[in-house]
Amino acid sequence: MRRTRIDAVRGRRVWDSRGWPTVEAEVELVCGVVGRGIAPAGASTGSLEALDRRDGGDRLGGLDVLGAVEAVNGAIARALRGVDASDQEAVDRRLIELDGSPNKSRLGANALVATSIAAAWAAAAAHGLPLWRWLGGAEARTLPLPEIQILGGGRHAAGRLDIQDFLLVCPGASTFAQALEWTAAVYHATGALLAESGRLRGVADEGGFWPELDDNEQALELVLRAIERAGLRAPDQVAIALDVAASSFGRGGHYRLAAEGRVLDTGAWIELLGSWIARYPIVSIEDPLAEDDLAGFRAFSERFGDRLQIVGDDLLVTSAERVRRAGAESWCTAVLLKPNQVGTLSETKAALEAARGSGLGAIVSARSGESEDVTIVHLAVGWGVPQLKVGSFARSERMAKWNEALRIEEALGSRARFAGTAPLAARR
Ligand code: 2PG
Ligand code: MG
Repeated sequence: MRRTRIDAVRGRRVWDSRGWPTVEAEVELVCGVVGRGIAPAGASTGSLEALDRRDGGDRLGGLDVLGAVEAVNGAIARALRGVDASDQEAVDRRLIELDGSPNKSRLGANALVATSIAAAWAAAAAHGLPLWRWLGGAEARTLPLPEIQILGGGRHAAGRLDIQDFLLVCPGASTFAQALEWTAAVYHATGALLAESGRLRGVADEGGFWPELDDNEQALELVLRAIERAGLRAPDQVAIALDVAASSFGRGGHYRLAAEGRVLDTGAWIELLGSWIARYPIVSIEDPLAEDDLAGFRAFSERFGDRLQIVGDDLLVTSAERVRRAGAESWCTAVLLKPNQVGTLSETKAALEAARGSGLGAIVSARSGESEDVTIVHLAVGWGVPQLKVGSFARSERMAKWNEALRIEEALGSRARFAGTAPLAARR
């Protein structure tokens, strides 16, 4: 359609939730509408992720993105002029060809993902639809089960706890709004317990409390006590999910638990995780092993795959090809989908389709470095992905996304469905 052809693409430098530079792109169509996208940024990244383009040098820790912004304003703007934004695959194909590198390092995954997202918003606006509706049509009506961080550790909190995320899920809630209300109660109860015991040190990168505890298990104990104090029942109403992010402290079959002052081999590490699974209401574990420990992933999945969801993040890096391997070789039972890990929305969708084809579950996820951009919420609802991970229940870059989901739930009215237990029950 002529009116949805791209007329101009603009890039600019904006700032993310950690105060580092990032790329914003705007795509303007012939009809005059404009879409916008902001690239997020990870801290605990998989080694096979698409690479952001950063300027290097001394200024701003080498993290400036002026080169990536220039790529948007120059090569990308020239290449996309005249492409129909309604055809997301055509837009993304053009971006991928233009970059030409295997890991998007030439133009930068940050330049590509911001542009890909901006094109999607522009197309939706040109059709007079919210993005979730443009992506999913009338079928799109399921609000995902949110995974919400209560405590932050790992690379998001200077390694104070080895485990990166202690998260809450609310499979017993009947609506998305209720899940948020329950999470708020547990989040604040956790803060109160930490303050009372003098162990509160602030909040980590994604807004979860940053506690000073002696070991990882104390953190599990704390979340359990907070659930009780909030007057909720585990595991039928609420339960615990972990993102171990084990690549941050494991390599070559050795897991160095700094918080506990010991090193465990893969077997002993799996035993320790198993003892937590046996004693705490844990329903999902992400990256329990390091990305180089495929044998460990297989052993873990074989042992626990029918009892809980096992999620690949650093392991799968939103790559359709790796997701297919994960299905064929039983590495895990679900994939985390992060658009900037792969570079474009079409490739993210391909990873989702690979998961569906391989019988794996899926979770759309934010990064630890975020912004006011709420695209991932629209992807989850539009693509019918039944789980969403955004970080904690504080800081506006997180709340912007939870609040956007509430607006979508309201817009759907009586047609809205809540994913509830479904994404987890399939594997019990
Ligand atoms: C993760 C994410 C979000 P990062 O590991 O899942 O929690 O962290 O963006 O730093 O990779
Ligand atoms: Mg992760």
